[in-house]
Amino acid sequence: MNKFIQLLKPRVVFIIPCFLAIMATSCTPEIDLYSVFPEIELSQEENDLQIIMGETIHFSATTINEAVYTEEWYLGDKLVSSEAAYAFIPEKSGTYVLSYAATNNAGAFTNKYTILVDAKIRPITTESNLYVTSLIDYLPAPGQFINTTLGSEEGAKTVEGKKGMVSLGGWGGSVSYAFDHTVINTADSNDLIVYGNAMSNFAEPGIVWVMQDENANGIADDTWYEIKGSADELDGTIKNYSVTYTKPEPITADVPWTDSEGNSGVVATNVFHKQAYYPASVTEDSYTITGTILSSSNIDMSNPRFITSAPFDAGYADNTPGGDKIDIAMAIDEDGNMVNLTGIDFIKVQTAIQANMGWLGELSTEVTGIADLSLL
Ligand SMILES: [Ca+2]
Ligand SMILES: [Ca+2]
Ligand SMILES: [Ca+2]
Repeated sequence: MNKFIQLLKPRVVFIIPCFLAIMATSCTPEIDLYSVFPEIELSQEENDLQIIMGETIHFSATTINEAVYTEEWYLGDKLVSSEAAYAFIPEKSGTYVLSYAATNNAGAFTNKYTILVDAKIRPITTESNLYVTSLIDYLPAPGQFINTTLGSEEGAKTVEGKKGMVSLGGWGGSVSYAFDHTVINTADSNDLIVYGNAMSNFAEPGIVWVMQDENANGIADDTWYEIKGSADELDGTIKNYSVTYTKPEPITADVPWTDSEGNSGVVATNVFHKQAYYPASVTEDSYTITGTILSSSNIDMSNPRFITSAPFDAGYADNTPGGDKIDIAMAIDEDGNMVNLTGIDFIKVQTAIQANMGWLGELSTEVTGIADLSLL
């Protein structure tokens, strides 16, 4: 039977023709095919399916008896088709549940598929660079090196494909880059190294964020996952924290800020750096940055001539001399759950502490290189 007619007239009734002249009184009664249980054959017999982003699975259902019924395909709890066929074209990697039901008065034939969609991996080739290769975004917070080469897009580009140096300014300042390949999350080992200029008694920790190209479009428009560092559950750590920096008047004055906790302060200028600290790249009179803030309690200013900033144990940029190794397995979502990424394509570093260290100026994370450990 034509599917179109089924949809319009689910209660089609057949009347078996009678031989009127001979058997008028013993005619076979009506058979209501909407009350015949639908026996269905599915084109995909396996219920657990696995594909890679960019692939499509074609599903279809056909009846093997004469039943008439309505049919529905649900992806999760969303109705995606009311026809016999459904083409599954995922928008991003992840696990999906696809349910099919053929329903009439006799009941419902149902089936449930679980589909694992793996992210598309860009493999390492002989051309692959061990370092990040392209700047995605540089959005510094105000700071003593901002609007100098070190604190500019030009500085951010010095770590493309090699070592260089960029300063991110005070809390929340960030820089993000793409690799020219997918950095694989190797089981039980670190995968990335972020180089900074930390000394053993002078850390300027930055939060590391990673992103997988989950929709396989080559663009960093997916989800940033925070790398859970050792300070994640320490006092003073606040997620979803935000600071609004305001352009000072005159432009070379201290830069005022307010935060999402009701606090306020300034990024104080010092005599060594006389340029404007508010980023020239920000055209608005104020801007707001969101992220995770860590406690400044590791900073010891009791001896003003020898200010120290002890590192955290692990999991932050510009934290320990020689570079900080990062395990992609430590990526967490906004609820703090591990996300278990197969690999990452993009990385972001963001200054994690708001602190004025006297004559040393504000605490500011520096990035001097970001590399794939598997290529080192
Ligand atoms: Ca790993
Ligand atoms: Ca993407
Ligand atoms: Ca530093």
